[in-house]
Amino acid sequence: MAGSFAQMAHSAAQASRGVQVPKQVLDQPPLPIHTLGDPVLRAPARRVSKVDEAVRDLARDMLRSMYTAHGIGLAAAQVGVHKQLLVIDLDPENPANPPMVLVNPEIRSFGSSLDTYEEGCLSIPGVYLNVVRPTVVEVSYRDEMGRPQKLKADGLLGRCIQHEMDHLNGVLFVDRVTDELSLNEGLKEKGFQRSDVHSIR
Ligand code: GNR
Ligand code: NI
Repeated sequence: MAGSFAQMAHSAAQASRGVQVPKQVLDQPPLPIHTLGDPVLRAPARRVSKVDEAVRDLARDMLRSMYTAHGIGLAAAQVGVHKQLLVIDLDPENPANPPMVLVNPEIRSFGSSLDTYEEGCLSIPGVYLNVVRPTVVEVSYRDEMGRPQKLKADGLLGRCIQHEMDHLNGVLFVDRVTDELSLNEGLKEKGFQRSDVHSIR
């Protein structure tokens, strides 16, 4: 049996709104964020086969959790969901600027120049360390409505996209840190184990 007109009108209205949540800090994140040492952060994410209302619901809860934790990005793995889904908002104080939702993102190319930038991660709270990455990336993905998109990103957006894409592969920024001394000190200060870092350099 097909859905009633009221049901269809309801889902059409929801779909056309995409993923919109108030940019506010809640008492608790709707989805708890896993931290370094938790094996869920190391599992690879699977492709999303269909961008439907369930995916948008998850993206909404990820955004609420991200705003509550004062982050500018969040990957599904951080809330224990192994899907290729990430949300980004570089402007969380500005309600007029909508957040980005990236489904099945793929990096198409890296620029040749490198930058050093001090990164942090909601899954390694309080630890901020320099990471070297390409300045520019070209990425293709589906948006929250399943529409194919392409984007060339530099600056903080390029940085954030690369950091989030690492999460989809079970990689954390501390795995990329080259300054051993700062790494050991930073982790120790916040009570994290050096053995939970899987250095890739
Ligand atoms: O909130 C975040 N800030 C940040 C700063 C520099 C580089 C990357 C980031 S992403 C991080 C949120 C997070 O952990 N996303 O996975
Ligand atoms: Ni992170």
